[in-house]
This record gives sequence, C-alpha cells and structure tokens, in this order.
Amino acid sequence: MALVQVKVPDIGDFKDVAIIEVLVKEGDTIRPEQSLITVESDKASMEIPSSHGGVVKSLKVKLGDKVNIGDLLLELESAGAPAAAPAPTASAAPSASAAAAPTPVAAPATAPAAASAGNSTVTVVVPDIGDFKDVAVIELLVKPGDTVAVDQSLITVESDKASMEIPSSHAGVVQSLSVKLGDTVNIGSPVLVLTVAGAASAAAPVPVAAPVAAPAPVAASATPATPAAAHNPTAAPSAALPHASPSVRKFARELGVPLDELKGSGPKGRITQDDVAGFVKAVMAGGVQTKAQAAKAPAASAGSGAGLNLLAWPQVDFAKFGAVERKPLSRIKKISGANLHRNWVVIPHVTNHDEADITELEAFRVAMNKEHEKSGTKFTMLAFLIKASVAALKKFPEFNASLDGDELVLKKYFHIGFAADTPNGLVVPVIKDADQKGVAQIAKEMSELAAKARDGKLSPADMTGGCFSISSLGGIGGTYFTPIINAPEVAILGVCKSFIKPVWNGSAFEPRLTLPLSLSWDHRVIDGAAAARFNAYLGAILADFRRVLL
Ligand code: CAO
Repeated sequence: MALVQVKVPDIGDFKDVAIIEVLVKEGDTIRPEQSLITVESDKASMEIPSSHGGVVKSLKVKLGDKVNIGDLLLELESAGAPAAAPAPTASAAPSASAAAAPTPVAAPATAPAAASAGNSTVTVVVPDIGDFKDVAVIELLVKPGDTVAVDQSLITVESDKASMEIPSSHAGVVQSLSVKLGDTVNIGSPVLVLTVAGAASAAAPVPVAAPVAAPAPVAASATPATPAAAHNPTAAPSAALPHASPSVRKFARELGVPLDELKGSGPKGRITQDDVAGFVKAVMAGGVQTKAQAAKAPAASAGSGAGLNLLAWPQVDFAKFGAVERKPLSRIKKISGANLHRNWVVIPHVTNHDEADITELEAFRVAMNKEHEKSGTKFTMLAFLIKASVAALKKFPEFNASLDGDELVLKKYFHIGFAADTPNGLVVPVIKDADQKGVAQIAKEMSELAAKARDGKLSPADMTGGCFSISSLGGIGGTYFTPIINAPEVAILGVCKSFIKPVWNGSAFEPRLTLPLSLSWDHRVIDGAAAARFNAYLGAILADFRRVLL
C-alpha cells in the first residue's frame, strides 16, 4: 500500500476555478480516471479525474475552494502505486486508452476544416472525438429554426463507456439536421446544416473546440467550450453519479435538483433536461417531495408528507417483451396527475357506497325534457345531482368545508365542481352559486362548461372555488368506484350507471331504477356515521325531489 497524492492536472487556460461539486468522500474506493470534483469557470465546467485507483484517505478540498494546476485534491491509499506520486499533470490525465479519453487537451484548439461551407450554409460535422467509433446519438439538443452559438452543444452521443456533447463549430440558424436519434456517428459525420451569415469557403480551416479527455471542459448550457467526456455510468459507482449529460447536470445544479432522486426517461435510464424540468414542476405543484423536504416536514401537519421512503420505481425495458410506443403525457394529465397523487397520498380517504331510488326522478326528468324539447334545454341527471348535493351540503355543513391547519373553514357558498372527461385529460369546471340556480340553469351552464372543457378553453376562474365535486360515470357504465377527493375539498360524490333493481314493497318485488352512489370523504374532517347520513339524505332527496324545498 502506498499513499498517493492526487493533484489537479493540466487543465489548460483555466485559473482559480471554483469547486462546485465534490464527487467522492473519505473512505470511498475509487478507480483510476473516476471523476473526483467538478470545477467551473465563467466559461465551462469540467470534471477532474483521479490519476490512481484506491481508497480516499483524506480530502484536501471542499465546495467553493478555488484550484489551479498542481493543487492537491486528496490522498489515496493505493495498492501497488509508486511511493512518489507521479507528476500531477501526467498522473491525472487519462491515458489514450482510457474510457473517456480522446485527446488530452483542455483548451479549445483550431482543428483542420471540419465543416464544408456553401454560399451561406455550413455543414457542421463531428470533430475529432478520439477513440470513439460508431457512437450513438442519444439526444438532439437543437432543431431546425434554432439559432445556435459557436460551441453550443448540438447533440449528445454515447458509447458503451461515456457520453459527450458535440458542439457547433459555427454560429448560425439550423437549416436541417443530418442525424436523428439512434443514428451512429464517427469523426467527420455531418451533424447538421447551418445558415451562416458570411460563411467561410469550403477549404477554410474551421475552429472547433478540441475534444478533450476527462479532465474535460464540460459543455456549459450557455457557453459550452468543448465536447466532454461525461459521467460514465457503467464504470463509475452508479449510486454516486446519476446518468446524465454534462449540460443536464449543470442545469440540475443551477436549480438545486438532486439528480440522484430522479428517474431518467432517456435510453438506459438517462436523465434528460425534461426530466429535471418535470421534477421541478412536480415539486412546485406539491406532488413530489425531495428527500431534504421530506426530512424537514413535520409528519402530522396537514398537507405535508413524512417522506414515504418507498422503493424505487421499477425500471423496465418494455421493448424487450414486445413492440411499444412512447407518448408524452398531455399538459393536463401531468398537472392533474400530480394533484391526484398528492390528494391520494395526503388525504385519508374512505368511500361509502349507497343506492338511490331515482325511478320517479328519472320519469320527471324525461317529462321535463319532453316539455322543454323546443327550448333546447336538456335536464341531465347530473344537474339534478348538483342541486340535491347542495341540499345535503346545507344539512351537513362539515362536507362544505376545507381544512386549514387546526381549523375547519366552513363555507357559506355552494360552488359545485363536476369532473369532465376531455381528449386531453380530466378537468373539473365549477358551477358557481348552485344554491341560487334552478336545475335548468345548472344544466345549461354545465353543458357550456363541458363544451369549453372539451375545446380546451376553460379559464382558471372556471375551475376554481369549488366546495364539493361530483364525478359522474353514469353515461359510461360501472357500478361503484372510489373517487379521489379534490383538495382542499373534503368530499366527492361518484355516480355510476343506474340500473333496474327488484325491490320488495311489502307484498311484491317492484322494478326500481337505482343509482349507485360512492361518496369519498376525508376522515380527518368527517366520520363514517356522518358520511352514511349524508348518503342516506342524498338518496332520500333523489327518491323524492320535493325534499329539496324543505
Ligand atoms: N345512469 C344511466 N345513464 C346515465 C346516467 C346514469 N347515472 N347519467 C347519464 N346517463 C346517460 C344519459 O341519460 C345520457 O343518455 P342519452 O344520450 O341517451 O340521453 C348519457 O348518459 C349522457 O349523459 P348526459 O348528457 O346527461 O351527460 P352527463 O351529465 O352524464 O355527463 C359529463 C357530462 C361532462 C360529466 C361527461 O361528459 C363526462 O365527462 N363524464 C366523465 C366524468 C369522469 O371522467 N369522471 C371520472 C373522474 S374520476 O377519475
């Protein structure tokens, strides 16, 4: 065993660069060329690899420190290492055969012509990326019409050992892409065609950022300097370094996103920029908590979780089992999904099922529809249900309430939401002041709101302020289900398809039209007896609608 000092190698033009990530800790076993720290200048970030393998004995730097060539980073206990540490630059630079080691040059260089230019177009090609051959394109970072700057990353390629971003040799507007996802490329392969103002002639040498080995200036999102050897998930300890491209990791760092808590949606579980953005949105919407938030959250407070400490989501390569197609979730699905998830996890739901005899009500509804045939008004069962729910909410005020910390906010208004199924997902428009409206007016507003919902034209005002919601699957089918409460409401009524049921009237069975009711309620606010009474009362009103007047 020998103690080896690992120092900052020759990192080119970079001086006094700040350490923005420490990727190992004392006691870690590391392999040669494993990334130790990430440093960042005003132009780019880069990872500094280890010159040796071994066990980290002592770390000599911390976050925020500034380093230069030759600075001591850490001491390693290394089996078989020479007692005297090799020269810092040479020892820390990966060998030519190293996984992520094309040319060990850190500073941008001028390469021979790597692009051919037409009148005002330039074909940007893959520059010298060292040992990499037939690497797969795993990310397209620009699209036709985009304006790109010199050195801006255009695509990400990945071999079985490492990934790197290919920068643009010119500034201009992307005319067309010459590659698509999954293509394999080599040095000289065309990447895209740029329209360039005053482009150079075809033979002119084109400055390209030299591909560099780790330590490599890692492409920064705004001013990337070079294609970079990025995190190597296959060789690096996978628990320590999530699989993501350098610019995605930088993006995550800027937003403070803990990458190790994300599930990548890219090939081989790679974390994409969209994954990071989606995670941030989910956290902001309250649907997801970071581990840090969960650790801080008081377990008992309303609206916060205690950190569920769940198993990781199963990562399955579905294509292994048969043909698949990937389809992005709609915006509404993403938003409603996050809300439903939070509500399901945070609210202790219980669902009571009951039945209402709507034989007379349905006969009345049909008669009303006949009577109003010419006016175009359609008296729907849901409109009657909204009116009946208002009566039940008046009788049981704790159902028309919201939890606010240790207080219950009891509402004196009656705004009723109804779930509407649209091609883009579920929305819940709200009928305002349903207590002050007749069934015909409610039915008219419902049909207007449902049409707006289907056309994606609901305004936020159309969907806010609800006190209680109804989800009707009556026109579709089913018997009973467990609707999820629409927080901060405390109850929701689910309704399924009515059916004829033989009911004993004391002397004979009578066919009665029966409506299945499913009431989900928040057990922090409502108890089972109250829920049973609410359902029974609702059933009584639906059986004899004159009770609404009482
Ligand atoms: N039992 C039997 N039939 C019923 C019924 C019931 N409970 N409710 C409605 N119907 C029938 C109606 O009689 C009508 O039949 P006709 O076309 O022959 O007249 C048909 O179903 C459509 O009903 P409707 O015009 O009254 O519409 P609706 O009020 O039932 O539905 C709306 C409107 C917007 C709620 C509905 O389009 C919708 O989106 N439903 C799905 C809601 C949903 O997805 N809920 C689940 C959320 S939880 O994940």
